[in-house]
Amino acid sequence: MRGMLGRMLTPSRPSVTTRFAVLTTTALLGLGLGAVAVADAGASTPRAKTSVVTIKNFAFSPKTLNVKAGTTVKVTNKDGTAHTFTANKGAFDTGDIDGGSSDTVKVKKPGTYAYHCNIHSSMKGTIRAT
Ligand SMILES: [Cu+2]
Repeated sequence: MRGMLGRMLTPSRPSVTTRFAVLTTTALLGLGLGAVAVADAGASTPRAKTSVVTIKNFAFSPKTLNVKAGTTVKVTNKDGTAHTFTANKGAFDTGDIDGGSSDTVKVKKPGTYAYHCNIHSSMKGTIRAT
């Protein structure tokens, strides 16, 4: 009996119990990921990520935003006056975002997008999509 226990505790070869535990853990992990995928599919924008740009004191922040193509960018205007979030070459344009409001644009393709505010020409920023 003592010898058998000793062999079971020998770490050189994983016991059946250990292998079963690993299999079970893997299966549970798989189930967990499955559940996350299902939950994600139920959302309004599956797999899409959202990044944030904030407008404050007549400036965009961050000045340069790095995203993956397909990302939705939420622009929040924390000033008391309207601003726009307008790509220089027309890839996106929120139109006026009233003070205290937000709007979103989708960056569809990889590239570097310089943008500005149509109302205040000094307001500029860049989105880099990969
Ligand atoms: Cu502005």
